[in-house]
Amino acid sequence: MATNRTFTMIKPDAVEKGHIGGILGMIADAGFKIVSLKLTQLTVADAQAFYAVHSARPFYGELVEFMSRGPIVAAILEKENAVEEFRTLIGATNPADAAEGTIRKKYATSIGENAVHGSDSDENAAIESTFHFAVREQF
Ligand code: DAT
Ligand code: MG
Repeated sequence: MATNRTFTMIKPDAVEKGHIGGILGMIADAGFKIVSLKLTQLTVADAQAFYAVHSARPFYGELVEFMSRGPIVAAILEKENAVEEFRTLIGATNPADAAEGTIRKKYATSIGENAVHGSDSDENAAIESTFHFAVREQF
């Protein structure tokens, strides 16, 4: 996968509240091209595996329960310097610290239920994209 791609999820809280369109609109307005897109739901085992890096953290159980409780939107996005640009667009993990104009400032409700995921490195973007999309789905 090219290094100008990143992976995102619109998390269950934002899907439940009807924010798929609003968030995809912010992503498009920021100049990202959607190259893969699906509405899906993580099983508990999927969420445990996706967030395995956080398995020793005190919030892991809560995170897994939250991420598997309802549908999510998974997407691969393309833009120059995609990983860093997208982290800027989503804002800080805790919406209380998120800058004006960011997705989390607008749509997140708490540090745990923070509306969107964004990969933190090119390597993780590739791993996370492959977790959700077959090669033939990565356009
Ligand atoms: P990010 O999603 O900004 O990359 P992260 O990788 O540190 O943040 O954590 C992954 C997710 O875990 C995060 O989006 C929400 C949850 N999380 C992180 N820190 C938390 C905390 N202190 N309390 C509850 N949930 C937390
Ligand atoms: Mg992270």
